[in-house]
Amino acid sequence: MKTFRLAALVLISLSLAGCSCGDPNVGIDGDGGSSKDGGAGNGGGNGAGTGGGSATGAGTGGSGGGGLSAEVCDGVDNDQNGIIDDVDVAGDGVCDCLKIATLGYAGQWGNGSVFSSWLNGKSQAGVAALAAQTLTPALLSQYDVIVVQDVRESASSGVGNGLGRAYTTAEVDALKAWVGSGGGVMTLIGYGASTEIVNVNRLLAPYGLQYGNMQVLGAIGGSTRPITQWAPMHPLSDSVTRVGTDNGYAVQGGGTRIAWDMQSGNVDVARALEYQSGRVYVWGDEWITYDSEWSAHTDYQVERFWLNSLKWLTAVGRCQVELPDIN
Ligand SMILES: [Ca+2]
Ligand SMILES: [Ca+2]
Ligand SMILES: [Ca+2]
Repeated sequence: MKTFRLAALVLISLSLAGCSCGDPNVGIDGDGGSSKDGGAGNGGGNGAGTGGGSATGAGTGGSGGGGLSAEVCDGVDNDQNGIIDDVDVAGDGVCDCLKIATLGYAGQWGNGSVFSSWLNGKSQAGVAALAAQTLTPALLSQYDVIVVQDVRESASSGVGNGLGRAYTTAEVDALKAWVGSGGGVMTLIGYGASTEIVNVNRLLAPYGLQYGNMQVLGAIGGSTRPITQWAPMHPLSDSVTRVGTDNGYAVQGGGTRIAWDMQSGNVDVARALEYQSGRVYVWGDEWITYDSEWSAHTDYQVERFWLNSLKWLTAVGRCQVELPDIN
């Protein structure tokens, strides 16, 4: 009876604190979870509880079976903090469970690529290079975030050529359905002649976004053009005051203007919008992918730019981790 009272008191204080996340070490005599918190089903315990679920927690007998288990990449909110798969063991700001893919091919105007160098090792799955693969619901469903690189319609596919074909209506629709159900897509541009905008604009059309066909945002004095105008109070521009561009294309259409350039007219460099449960981020250049922009410009916040972008593109309630305190 006394034990029961104590357990009840603990339960009451937990609910008074308004928090179901709790301390993983707080065991409540292995009650196996109540019907209220039983969703994640991590309680083994003595099996007396009404909670259930998949019992992934490997109960430790009667002691502490009602505790929470550590978060792992399994599509379940193991630690019951309200976020599914929020794992970042190294604290690098990229969710370890995040599944990222790129479409098309990397650029050839600068050295290195954010996707093969900086992102390497920051998540368990790494980055899948889908290149010119046909976009289908089954393929897209494997990923959380997709970044569109050089996908220009051309005679053959590969670096410097692009996709080698036009995206079909079925592919555009597949991407649209994937975004609608929580996917995050980011597009880049500036890999070649202005005809490169045609194919990526096919992908962007469902969201009312597009690239203009005049090349803008060129380098200044042999160095990338610093983009210094950023939307205030937006997660994508948080702690970012300057990154560079070199020969990109203006971003046109709806959503929120995230970055723009006033040095040669008024050109939108980035726009972003939410589409159903998903998100779309359109950036007017590709130089933010080259290693040179990280090493040669201490005045740029390229890493922060990418951390913000990946986090914002990741669905709400999934894989959301704290960003490290960097600039
Ligand atoms: Ca969690
Ligand atoms: Ca999990
Ligand atoms: Ca990480």
